Amino acid sequence: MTEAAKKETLNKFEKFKAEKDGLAVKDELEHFAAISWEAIDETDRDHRLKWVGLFFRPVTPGKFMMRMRIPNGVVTSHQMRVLGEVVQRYGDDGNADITTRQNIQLRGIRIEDFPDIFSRFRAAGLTSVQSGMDNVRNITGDPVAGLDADELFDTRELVCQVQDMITNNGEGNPEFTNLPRKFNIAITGGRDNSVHAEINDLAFIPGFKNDTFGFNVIVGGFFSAKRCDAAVPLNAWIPPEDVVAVCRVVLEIFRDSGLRANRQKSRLMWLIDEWGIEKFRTEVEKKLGKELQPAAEKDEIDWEKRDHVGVFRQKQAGLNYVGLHIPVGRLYAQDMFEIARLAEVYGDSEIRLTVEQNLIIPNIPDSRLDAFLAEPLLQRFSISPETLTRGLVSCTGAQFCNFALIETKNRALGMIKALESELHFTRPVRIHWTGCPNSCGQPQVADIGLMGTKVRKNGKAVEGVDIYMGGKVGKDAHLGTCVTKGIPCEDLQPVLRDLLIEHFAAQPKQEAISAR
Ligand code: SRM
Ligand code: SF4
Repeated sequence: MTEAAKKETLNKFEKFKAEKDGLAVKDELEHFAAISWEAIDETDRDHRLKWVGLFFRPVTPGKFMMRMRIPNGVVTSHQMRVLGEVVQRYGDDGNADITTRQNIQLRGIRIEDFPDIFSRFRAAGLTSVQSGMDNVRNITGDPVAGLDADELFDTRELVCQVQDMITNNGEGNPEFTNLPRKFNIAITGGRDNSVHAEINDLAFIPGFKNDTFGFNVIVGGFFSAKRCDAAVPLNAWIPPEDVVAVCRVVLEIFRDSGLRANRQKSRLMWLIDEWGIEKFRTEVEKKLGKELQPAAEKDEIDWEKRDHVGVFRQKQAGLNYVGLHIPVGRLYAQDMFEIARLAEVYGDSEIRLTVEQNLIIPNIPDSRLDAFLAEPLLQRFSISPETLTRGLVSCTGAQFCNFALIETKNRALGMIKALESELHFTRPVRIHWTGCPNSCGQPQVADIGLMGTKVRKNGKAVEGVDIYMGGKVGKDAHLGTCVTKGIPCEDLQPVLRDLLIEHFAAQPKQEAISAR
């Protein structure tokens, strides 16, 4: 087939990527700022700008979303303040979300301000490059890396090295800007799989061989509207110093051989299906230039998953990390400034983010702990939220996302509060909301997952959910499945109430009181 004929058969995304690399827009930011968002070429505006982390929002035209990269979820107080200042510019339109990939997204961004924002971020050591479309997403690592006395490996440095390789130190790297589809990487060095390794395209989990530490490699995990799969073992155990190289060769294989014809079938798992895991492993070995050792017999994920909300002693004597619950991950400028201040006054200026959309302030000395816990911000961002609130995760939903079939964050908060007012809980329950089958809110990892859908009620299309159950995280993680379809949101509360009573030992408050 001639090159021209080949191009003809490409789908629309492959075509525009072949015509002009997404990262090229990095050199056009001043021009875009000058001409305003309405005048930008549509493909640049709606798609290519995502290569610099800027997402056009059809729901709020002209007010862009900006997705950062926060490797391992580690952010300094200075960076948090710089992020907060950007959000503050936009008044009521400005806010930020902690995402399910331990990352931050900002809202309200105007294209005319973007060149300035982009250079401010660079000066603060922040980058947003390659954070959307057919790129590698934020790389997740243990949120308590370097703090946890029981960790097996501190993932921070490695996660940064992988990000630097992929993004050319945050400047953008054309080697990896035209993947067949998005790609997720996670590295965990703790015992509780704090990063949901199994739902990543490529993940590294701790395993020992003869007392030597290394990582077992798993591949192909992903969620999409049509198919969801947990990652499968590559049957490889590698030393930490090979992680960057393995990421590189897996990405090269995905880039050069990944399926591109149908976007519904382009994630890494589809290539593994086509080749078989043995051939895939052989290709990794060939490109790596050495044989892979078989996987360690067992991995070291032997703890239940922690959510890190509360006060915990660090491995460093006399220091504590405190996990604050951020309801559905939503932050406003003043919150961000206040969090930065608390990290500086009580800790060592560092802040950590978690995949549960919460944050941690580490390195608080024993002597400062009581004063920290008395800070007014902790009334809103609690260290001991109620049971359902504590385990609540929600994707963006209809407020800003044009794929959404339902409103999520506000509805989720309201419904959880209502359930907490009528039920008493004796065990944690993790409820995840996601506004459509893309599954950004990961309903498949939840005790109860709620996926937005449209339902017919009294002859009218109304907002509804499909209910997922059985997601297990941490030790023996496995995905939950859909158990009930099409519950209108307005009828959902009693359905959840019954599920909580039947499966999670919740008790109606009156009964719980009289039983005491
Ligand atoms: Fe996602 C697309 C938000 C984590 C699967 N995701 C989108 C877009 C960009 C769609 C859009 O353009 O509107 C959403 C932006 C909405 C907005 O304005 O915020 C969006 N995804 C999110 C976030 C913000 C949800 C959250 O509230 O935390 C998460 C950002 C993570 C980050 O920091 O990079 C987010 N998305 C996920 C996850 C969870 C994860 O990675 O653990 C998944 C499932 C895992 C996976 O990808 O395998 C996920 N998002 C998708 C998909 C389905 C991918 C597929 O292969 O089909 C899409 C749609 C697509 O890519 O075509 C999507
Ligand atoms: Fe948007 Fe759907 Fe992702 Fe929610 S799950 S953020 S509604 S794409």
